[in-house]
Amino acid sequence: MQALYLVTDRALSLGRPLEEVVLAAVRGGVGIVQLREKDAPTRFFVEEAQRIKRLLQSYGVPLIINDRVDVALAVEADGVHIGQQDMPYPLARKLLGKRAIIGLSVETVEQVLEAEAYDVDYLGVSPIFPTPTKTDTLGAWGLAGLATVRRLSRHRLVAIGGLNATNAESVIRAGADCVAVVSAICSAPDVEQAAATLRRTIDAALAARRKENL
Ligand code: TZP
Ligand code: MG
Repeated sequence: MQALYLVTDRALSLGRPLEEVVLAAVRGGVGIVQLREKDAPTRFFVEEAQRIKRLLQSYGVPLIINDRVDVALAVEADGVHIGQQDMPYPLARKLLGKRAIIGLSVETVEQVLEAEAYDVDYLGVSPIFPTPTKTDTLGAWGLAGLATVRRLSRHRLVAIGGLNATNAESVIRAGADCVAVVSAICSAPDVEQAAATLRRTIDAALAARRKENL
């Protein structure tokens, strides 16, 4: 089970090539990577996805494509992450098939409840805290909101938004199964070290939670 999820952002990567950032992140302990390109032309997105897929394959790390089911199909990615304004979940599943990893962002309790009817692979609980990386959100769940989602949902929860090594433990305690970050890794001066610190923190918090629940 992956516990640390990298969502890419070229603009926040301090001018470094994305391949370099992704490689260092994986070496540090990232277990799943979402390629997120909000403005890139389709051809650029597809060619970048093919390069990142080759790189990730040698580490056995799944590649998830943000928003674009067509790009995920074209490059035979492991899955797609969709928001509430993207391809509806049932259609994404129909197009990608049973084996694809499909994650769905939820920003409201209604969306969490609606997703109970879907066999999504995870919910992206978005955002946990306000973040300058994504501002077109409805609000922020906070830790109490995340705990509510945990109570309401049967799905695996990926927490995202304003997360870093100082608050990762608290989101695991509130019920997240996985921590997703953009800037805490993409904008770190030492990407591998940042990923390793996050991974250690998350693994320790997950182990502590398992022990408490025994
Ligand atoms: N979805 C919800 S918040 C967010 C996305 C893509 C951005 C998270 O960025 P950061 O830098 O980890 O706060
Ligand atoms: Mg989206």
